[in-house]
Amino acid sequence: MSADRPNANSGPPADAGRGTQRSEELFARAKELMPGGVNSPVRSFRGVGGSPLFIARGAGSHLWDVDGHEYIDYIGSWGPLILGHSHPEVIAAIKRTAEDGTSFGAPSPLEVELAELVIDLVPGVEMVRMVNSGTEATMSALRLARACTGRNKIVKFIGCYHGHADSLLIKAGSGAATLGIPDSPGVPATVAATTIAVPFNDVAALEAAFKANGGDIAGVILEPVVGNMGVVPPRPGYLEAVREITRDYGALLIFDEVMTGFRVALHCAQSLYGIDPDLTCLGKVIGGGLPVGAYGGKRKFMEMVAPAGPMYQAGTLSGNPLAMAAGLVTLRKLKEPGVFEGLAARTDELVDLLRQTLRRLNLKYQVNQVGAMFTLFFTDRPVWNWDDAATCDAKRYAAFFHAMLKRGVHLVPSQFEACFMSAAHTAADVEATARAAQEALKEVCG
Ligand code: HOZ
Repeated sequence: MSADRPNANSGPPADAGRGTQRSEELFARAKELMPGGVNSPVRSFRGVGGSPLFIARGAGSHLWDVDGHEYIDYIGSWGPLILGHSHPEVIAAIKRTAEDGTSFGAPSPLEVELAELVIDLVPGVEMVRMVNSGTEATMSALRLARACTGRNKIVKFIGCYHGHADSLLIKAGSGAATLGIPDSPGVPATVAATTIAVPFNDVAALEAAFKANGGDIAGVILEPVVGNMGVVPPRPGYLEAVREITRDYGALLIFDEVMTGFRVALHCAQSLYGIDPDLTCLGKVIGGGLPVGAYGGKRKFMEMVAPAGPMYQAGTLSGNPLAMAAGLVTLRKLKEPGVFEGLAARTDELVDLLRQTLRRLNLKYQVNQVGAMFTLFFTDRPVWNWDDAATCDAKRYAAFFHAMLKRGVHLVPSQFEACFMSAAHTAADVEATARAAQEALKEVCG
């Protein structure tokens, strides 16, 4: 990890000069009650310093903190809120569904409807199993790959993050990279030994891993567009090569589309790049803001999952009607003509404005974008993998983050995460964000 990191919670106040007293009081209480004061590490602001904002409410593209400040939001609950905060139709569906009960522990009709819609929208998915988080989805997909092949080893990519299952907390991105703990203590050495980590966008490295371990590799898991070291697209031809190598060696190709699903394209990254994975992991958008995940793929593999087959996986709240209802409305809305295109076009507009500003200020920083996700990397080097991302000046990103917050723009509190656009963002939001970015960049790079 060579990235230059700010000290934990030692930076400027989250909202310098605007008063964040209530957030700070809540954080002080929370730190006594929860590890680091949070329920998920990146939101603690350790990646940028200062004290995190506590959020009171969100509507459309905007958020309000408990001290009453308003922000244009580019986190969107880390991806699920593709229609924006408290979308009226999503909220109405949740309320309507809750009137009839929140969970039955028995099959209910909305599960069938969401499964049909997911299968219709995702080319590689012929059967699907709903779970409760992206972590559950990737963890179960690995088990399935092992069950289908009778092999133990898994290949993942350095800086990719697939949730916090033991096999996948190896050279991980996202919060693990942000905090400088890509290989977590607590992962048994015997489990870690079954994971092979290679650089993303490097065909030769993957070939070498297969030459050395081919007969033992059950599957390769990757984010087809990485979001968890910031946004990193695949090089042209890279995903095709990964598909060919996995096929040649009889290993399953697992696309982790928890972040990219319904976000880089309506039919997910696999449609954008024309790749047919064996298994796909989903989450975030398919729950419309409620906890959900899913894994699916070719029927011949999915029929291994219990009770159709012997690979066991279960969940008390899996397929619960509230999450199904929120997901259904979200996906149906995204399918309406123009909705996805509008969202992608608005992201293009913002990214164009950011690039123009960088040129005007003679800054060589990189903006990577695919569909409705983007990252401004504070490095002169094009970012194609973790080694490139690690050259970022994370201290300067932290200063930029706070300068944006001060101007009412809520970006991701880490250089190694993606920003998310929603269909609720307006032209005025984009203009205000671009204006704020110009001022903030002048302030921190001047
Ligand atoms: N792991 C998420 C980012 N890739 C962050 C989740 C959260 O803090 O809510």
